[in-house]
Amino acid sequence: MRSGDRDDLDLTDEATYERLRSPSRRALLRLSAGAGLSAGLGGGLLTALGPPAAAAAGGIVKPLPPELFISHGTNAEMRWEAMRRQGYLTPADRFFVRNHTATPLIDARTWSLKLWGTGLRGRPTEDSPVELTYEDLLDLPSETLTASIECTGNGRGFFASQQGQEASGTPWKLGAVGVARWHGVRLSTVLRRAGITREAVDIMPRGLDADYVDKGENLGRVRRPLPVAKAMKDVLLAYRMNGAPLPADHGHPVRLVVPSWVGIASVKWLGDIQVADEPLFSPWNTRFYRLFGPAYPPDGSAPLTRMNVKSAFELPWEAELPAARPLALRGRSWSGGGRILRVEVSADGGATWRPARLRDRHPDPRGWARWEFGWQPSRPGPYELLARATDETGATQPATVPFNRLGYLFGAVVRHPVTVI
Ligand SMILES: Nc1nc2c(c(=O)[nH]1)N[C@H]1C(S)=C(S)[C@@H](COP(=O)(O)O)O[C@H]1N2
Ligand SMILES: [Mo]
Repeated sequence: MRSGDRDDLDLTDEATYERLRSPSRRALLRLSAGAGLSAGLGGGLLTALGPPAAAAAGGIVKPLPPELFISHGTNAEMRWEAMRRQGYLTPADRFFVRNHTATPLIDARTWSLKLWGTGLRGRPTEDSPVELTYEDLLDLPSETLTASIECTGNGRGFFASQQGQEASGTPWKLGAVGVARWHGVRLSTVLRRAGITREAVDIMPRGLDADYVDKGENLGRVRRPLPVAKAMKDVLLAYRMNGAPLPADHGHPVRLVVPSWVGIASVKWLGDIQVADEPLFSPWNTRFYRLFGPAYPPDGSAPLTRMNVKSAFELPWEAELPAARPLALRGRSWSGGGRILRVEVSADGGATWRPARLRDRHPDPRGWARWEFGWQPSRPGPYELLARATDETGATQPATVPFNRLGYLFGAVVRHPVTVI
């Protein structure tokens, strides 16, 4: 595949993407995806359709012990102290879960991925798509990718608690993020084999979980357009997580992993992918996952793409810390913009800052950087601990962020309350 011209356009840049995807600029989007593609996925791929997925009773299948999770209805966030004695990766038993409805139980033996649309050679329709079974997928060249997945609303609760501005949605603290080793097949491999053409502009992956009903309105199954440039760049069709088959709650049998981008892009329980020669729309790139508020255009910002810079201490919220000895405060910082270069910590509410020591020499640009900060509190009492990271693009965490009504991308420095006893 020749990806050069596509990379020049950098549709992974939010502003460029929005500018180019407007219908008047469509010509620019006719990218060179068509050259030298193999003819379809070959024989033996047509399979019987599996039974409809059964929904798990409680919404989330895995145990949610209160020492690891804070429960938010159909969602559960990781408590940051649960990373304290962990290695680089977030184990699956404490990885946050964000479900629009409920975890479906899907049998990999009857599952298949269906690809269809005007951006594939022969323009296969939804009724007679190109199909790929789980076994077909396992037979394709595979690779491993370490990447974070983070909910776009991670940190949303701080709009209210730090800025006095109530946003609608799950009031996450900072635990709607995790880093895992994902293993699977590059989406580009599958799209090429399915016959993606140079006219393809957007793909629309869709989950097999139940229709999402928003205030009485049925919005259909979770689906969000993804520009072909990103789809062909570094997206994985993952079937393993941290060395084990993908757990039910995280998308079994197959999910997308879209590194550095808003979590909604990483569609779980992947059922089909529409490939189109024109821009696609769904509620997840029109009414959700854009910024609406006084600081933004009346119709909202462009659809959100990359995540921003954040930092968290591996401490309980309102932790009690012993005064007796020097403390080694630990935490992690991450950014959709790439590698974390620098982290500073303040233990006096932001008056003075000192650098934290990065524990990862070459932190993964799609994962996070672990850090440590030595602190000897001078007296017992309440403190606010602040951490502020800077990524390789120079983006750093501000003291406050402009409000948006859906509470996305809270990237300001979080004031973490602790008491020294
Ligand atoms: N099919 C489907 N995919 C989905 C979702 C969903 O509800 N259904 N939630 C999305 C959102 S908003 C996020 S943040 C991530 C969460 O992934 P996790 O539950 O594995 O942590 O999955 C995304 N993929
Ligand atoms: Mo999310």
